[in-house]
Amino acid sequence: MYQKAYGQKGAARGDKDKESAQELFDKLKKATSSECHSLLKKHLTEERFKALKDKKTKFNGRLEDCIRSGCINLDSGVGIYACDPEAYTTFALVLDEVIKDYHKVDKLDHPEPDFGDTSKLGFGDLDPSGNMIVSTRVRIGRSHDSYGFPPVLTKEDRVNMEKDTVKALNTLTGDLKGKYYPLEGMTAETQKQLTDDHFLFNDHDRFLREAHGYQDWPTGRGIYFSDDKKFLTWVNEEDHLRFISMQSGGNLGEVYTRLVNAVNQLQKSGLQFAKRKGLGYLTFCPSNLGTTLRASVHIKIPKLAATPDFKAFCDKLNIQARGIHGEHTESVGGVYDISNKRRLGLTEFEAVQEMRKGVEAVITEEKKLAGN
Ligand code: ADP
Ligand code: CIR
Repeated sequence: MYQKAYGQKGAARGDKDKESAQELFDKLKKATSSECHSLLKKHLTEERFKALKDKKTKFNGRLEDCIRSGCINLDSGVGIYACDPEAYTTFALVLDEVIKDYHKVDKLDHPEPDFGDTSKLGFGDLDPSGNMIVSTRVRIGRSHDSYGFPPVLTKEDRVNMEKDTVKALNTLTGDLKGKYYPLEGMTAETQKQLTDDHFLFNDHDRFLREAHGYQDWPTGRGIYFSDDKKFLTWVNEEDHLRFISMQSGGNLGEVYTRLVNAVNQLQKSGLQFAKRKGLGYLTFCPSNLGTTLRASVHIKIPKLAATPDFKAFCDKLNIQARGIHGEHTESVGGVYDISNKRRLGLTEFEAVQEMRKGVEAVITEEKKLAGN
């Protein structure tokens, strides 16, 4: 059975993290609004800080575990993580405001999951010419419902979660059947190749590092590949689980359908995922809550990306542009990662439709600028 992780060893804080909530908050307060634009800075008022600074979750998670990354990395966009699933209740005073602001909703009334009917999607290849979209990827995150998130996890927790996950993944059949590769023991060369090919994660994100995302690295982490490498699972990266469907080209219909099939099969595997009424599926970062779904294309848009209004163009369509090696990376050769920005307050099907419409608008605009 799934082990209850809370109340065992308390938060897995390292010695170097002696900074109290007060010291961290002082750093945030000192930062001017021109040097720090995070949602944490905007919503963690003095009054809210005072109300929350001494609270503790049943996993022994504290406010400092949630805000450390955003107070040290003042260039954060969000700046706050949930130390465990209960943080969404214990620290709701600040987290609810951050969630509403990020996902652009007035109320936290996320709908029940709805992936739509994949036999009647109404979309397929977004770039039949094959000239613009390099690859397409859809991912969702899931958390085991009886464990905390990275700041409160122990090495043993991660190893136990890994065992439960691999057992479930080994029940997958058909195109989804594959093999799990633990990071421990994987050569540096293989890791680099898999990362360069956009399959594997690494421990290079300073935001996640300060949030304690890399404690006991690489223990308990790994990657599952289907035999054709189109369905993957990341184990204990930022979230306990990330289910990913990806392939070359622009066929969003195929990529999405594969992910939905995987979700349907995994629902029968016995894993229980953390979910809360009004918030949907719970994740470490509040930006991923709800559907947890990020549908993206790597797309060549040198003309549009060079315009001064590129960000505003994306914002208007609720899409986000990232570099091609993941969040906080740069574009290479005019290729950008374009994805839906909102994950909460809409269904999975609506989130993927928001991305599709955004990508279609991006293609139209790029063609217009190129004079085609
Ligand atoms: P996420 O939060 O969705 O996991 P990241 O921005 O951290 O996203 O990206 C994770 C990895 O997935 C990176 O290696 C990135 O290059 C890769 N990736 C994202 N979208 C695509 C895509 N459409 N095609 C190929 N690789 C992708
Ligand atoms: C930030 O605030 O910029 C980082 N903590 C990342 C936020 C969103 N991305 C994520 O969770 N991967």
